[in-house]
Amino acid sequence: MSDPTGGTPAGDGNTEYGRKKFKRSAGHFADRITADGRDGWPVGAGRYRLVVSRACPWASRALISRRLLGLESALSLAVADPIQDDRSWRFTLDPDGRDPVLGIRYLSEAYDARATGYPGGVSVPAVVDVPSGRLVTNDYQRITLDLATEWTALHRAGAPDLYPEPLRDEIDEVMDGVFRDVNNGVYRAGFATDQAEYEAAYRDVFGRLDVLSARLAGSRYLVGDTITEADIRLFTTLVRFDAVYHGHFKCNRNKITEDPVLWAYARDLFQTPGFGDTTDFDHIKRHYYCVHTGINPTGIVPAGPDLSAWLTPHHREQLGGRPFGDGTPPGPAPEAERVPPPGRP
Ligand SMILES: N[C@@H](CCC(=O)N[C@@H](CS)C(=O)NCC(=O)O)C(=O)O
Repeated sequence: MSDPTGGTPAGDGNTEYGRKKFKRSAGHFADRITADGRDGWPVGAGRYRLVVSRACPWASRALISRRLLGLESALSLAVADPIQDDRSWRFTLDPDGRDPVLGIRYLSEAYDARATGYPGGVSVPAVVDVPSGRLVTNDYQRITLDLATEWTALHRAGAPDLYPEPLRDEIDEVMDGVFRDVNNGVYRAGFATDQAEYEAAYRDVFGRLDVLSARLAGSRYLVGDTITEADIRLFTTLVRFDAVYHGHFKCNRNKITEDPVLWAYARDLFQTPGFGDTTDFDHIKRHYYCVHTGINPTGIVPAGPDLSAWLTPHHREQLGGRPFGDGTPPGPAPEAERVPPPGRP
């Protein structure tokens, strides 16, 4: 598998998980799909296909944004098998193992159609141009911001503003810390190859979670009083934390369920349409525990934890806040995109 870590180890000549510091690669295809089409890719209903793994935290950002903004019919969805093989992400969940719209068996075929001899790894999320079958972008840091700000003509009525202009500096600042210490911090801990590197990452993870917990104690959302991109980015790590990062990545000072503020915040978002209804714990657990054979050689997927508590009352409404600002929640997920509810082992 080209990149089983969900990132690319720094330097060359590394072993499976790298002997050097875990380092996430830069997005290699960073074309943007914009309202004015300045990169050659204008926003258009039905033109592009979002390819995700429901296991992947970076792809899950896009899944959530697409639902909150009501882009399901404008931007179609391909869901890859959570277990990659040596050609990476594949469409083995679809009939005949082919994505029914792109007609391909592996996401790498869309990468190959875009560039020959591409040296980077094949990653999700990816947005593919349906008419040409070519990859447009795998720039996971940019995709959701563009869904929020460039795809506005195709947003549903009542869609929230996930990246409000007056709050962007604050959102960016919060997201920087969330990315470095939380989203990526858990990977740095999980794929550390020496004790000091692991312990530094562990400290970063919990140091930042403590700061965020204090911030969220009196405030329903991270920035302002509505859901923003910052909340989406924190949620995707929190929702995987107890099921995967606590054990598999050794981020085990405490579970999220043991931090009353973060646990209530995560449940509040989970129960908000667009968040829990795009989360598939089966895909998440099978991906991490089966694919990362370097850190879980048996490939055994833990039966726990009990996930049913995700649906218990959170009482965060008492903090006020307006989840969708002047907008409204999205309706139910399309029938074909439904995921199983969180259950008991
Ligand atoms: N493409 C980005 C981030 C997205 C990412 O890491 N996605 C993971 C899944 S969580 C992936 O597709 N990794 C490639 C693979 O597992 O084959 C990067 O290079 O750091």
